[in-house]
Amino acid sequence: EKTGFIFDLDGVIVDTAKYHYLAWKKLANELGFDFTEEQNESFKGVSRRRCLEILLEIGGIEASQEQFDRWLVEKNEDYLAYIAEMDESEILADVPKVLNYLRQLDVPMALGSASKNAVPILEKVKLLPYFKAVVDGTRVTKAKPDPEVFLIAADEIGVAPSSCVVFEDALAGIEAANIAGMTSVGIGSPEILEAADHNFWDFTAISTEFLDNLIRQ
Ligand code: B16
Ligand code: MG
Repeated sequence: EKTGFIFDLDGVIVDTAKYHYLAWKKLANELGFDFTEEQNESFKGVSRRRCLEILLEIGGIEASQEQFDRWLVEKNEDYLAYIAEMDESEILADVPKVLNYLRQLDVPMALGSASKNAVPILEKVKLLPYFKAVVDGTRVTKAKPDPEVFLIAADEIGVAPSSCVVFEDALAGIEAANIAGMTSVGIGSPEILEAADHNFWDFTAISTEFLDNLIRQ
């Protein structure tokens, strides 16, 4: 059985979390309260709608449906202004090395992200051609930890879930991979990602031997 690799986007391939943070912070400040980087941790891997719900809970603000939707648009416009300036320099360390290694071995790769902006971001950093399938927030109905996003990705690259490896920086994403019966690799703090089958601080710590072992399994 051949192995497939599925990558989360934000926090795994690029550090767009900092732009999400700036856009949410601006909205919070406009609404009269602060939003810390620590609070932003709980926004990772979470849908835009759910993030706004949490933000308004933090600020103790009630909104009409109309207001809510307007703030969603405003936050995304601010976020897109940051994305417009992105280039290859924002790809996280050693990600191209790993992608090139897997591509040269003809290993199918997919993106599995909660973001509705995944395709423009991949185009900006010129990584879109590496992925045989892109499953993003425009295509899923159930958010991580529901395994839907990764199961669709596995199906589209033609690999059985049990033969897929998922790279994730959010606990909800690790849980989704585990529920899907995939091998989960946490990228980031081992404390946050303790449910992962393997854990690395970043891709610089991932060796080709480690990848070879995953492929052989
Ligand atoms: P958008 P991932 C997630 O991306 C982010 O981690 C999360 O903070 C964000 O709210 C979500 O995408 C939705 O993003 O507003 O661009 O649709 O980590 O699943 O790649
Ligand atoms: Mg992520």
